[in-house]
Amino acid sequence: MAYRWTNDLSPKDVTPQEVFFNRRKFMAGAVGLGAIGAASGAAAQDLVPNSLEDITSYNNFYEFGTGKGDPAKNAGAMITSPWSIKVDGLVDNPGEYSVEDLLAGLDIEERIYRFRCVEAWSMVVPWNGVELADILNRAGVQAGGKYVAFETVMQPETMVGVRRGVLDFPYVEGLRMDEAMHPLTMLATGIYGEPLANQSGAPIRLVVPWKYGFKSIKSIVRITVTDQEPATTWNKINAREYGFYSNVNPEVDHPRWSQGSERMIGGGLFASRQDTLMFNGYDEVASLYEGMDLRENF
Ligand SMILES: Nc1nc2c(c(=O)[nH]1)N[C@H]1C(S)=C(S)[C@@H](COP(=O)(O)O)O[C@H]1N2
Ligand SMILES: [Mo]
Repeated sequence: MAYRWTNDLSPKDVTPQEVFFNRRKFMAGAVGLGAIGAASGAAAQDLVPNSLEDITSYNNFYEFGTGKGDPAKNAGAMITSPWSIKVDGLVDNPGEYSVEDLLAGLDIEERIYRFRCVEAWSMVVPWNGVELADILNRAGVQAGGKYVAFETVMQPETMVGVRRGVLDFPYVEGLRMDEAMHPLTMLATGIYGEPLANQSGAPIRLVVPWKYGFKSIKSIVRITVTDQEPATTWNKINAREYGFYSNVNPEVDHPRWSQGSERMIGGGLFASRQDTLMFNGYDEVASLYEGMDLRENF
């Protein structure tokens, strides 16, 4: 079937359409934000986003080095245009799509999400992007499609971490189909209404707010629908420490540190730790895991 993703607008042309907010997330956010969150009823203030400076200067993007400041220093060299994404596997409309074609006709929304790294730090990020489900529905997931695998670009010439082999690159990640289709799961193209900075995973990256940050794979060049649980980079390195699911869970500690609380980046005067919430506060995903032992399936 010749389904065409025609393009008449680029991510740069689109402005945030909607400030995403719901009461439950507000309550989740308010736990740590204390008086600030609890006192104000107004949507935009309930989850106070980190500054763009915080969000783009404290990063994990091992292709550009392992230090938190390395991506900001080194990722400028990454070539992000033109950019194409291969959509393949168990889909009706496989192909190599430019990022513009992939997004054509979709509204770019703004969603303010909490972001929790497995290393026990957190931020609040105002993402711009689309639901991954919209992209998967256009691709046409076939009946046997049970998982979605993602792959990051390989650019050894611009990526000092790849040249040094600090991880088994390309970076790969995966989701179960119901997780991938969940309305909270985004493909992000911007932050604060600006195109993603290279260190944030330009031009397009995954955002799965109820999972540890390493699931949110950056600078995606391939999306594959498969019938097998995909291999994931951190799981390959240490399966005991990094499970396939990696849902934020304060009850299941990392073997080397507690996951019960988290350090809020950029807290300034109010810099502090806050309690980590089950599913990072996104209780609406709990039903995806009903009947699963989350200690075993960590
Ligand atoms: N390709 C790639 N994606 C990646 C990573 C990486 O090293 N390479 N790091 C992950 C980790 S551990 C985290 S916490 C988040 C960090 O996203 P941020 O730097 O935008 O906060 O990106 C994730 N995505
Ligand atoms: Mo992370």
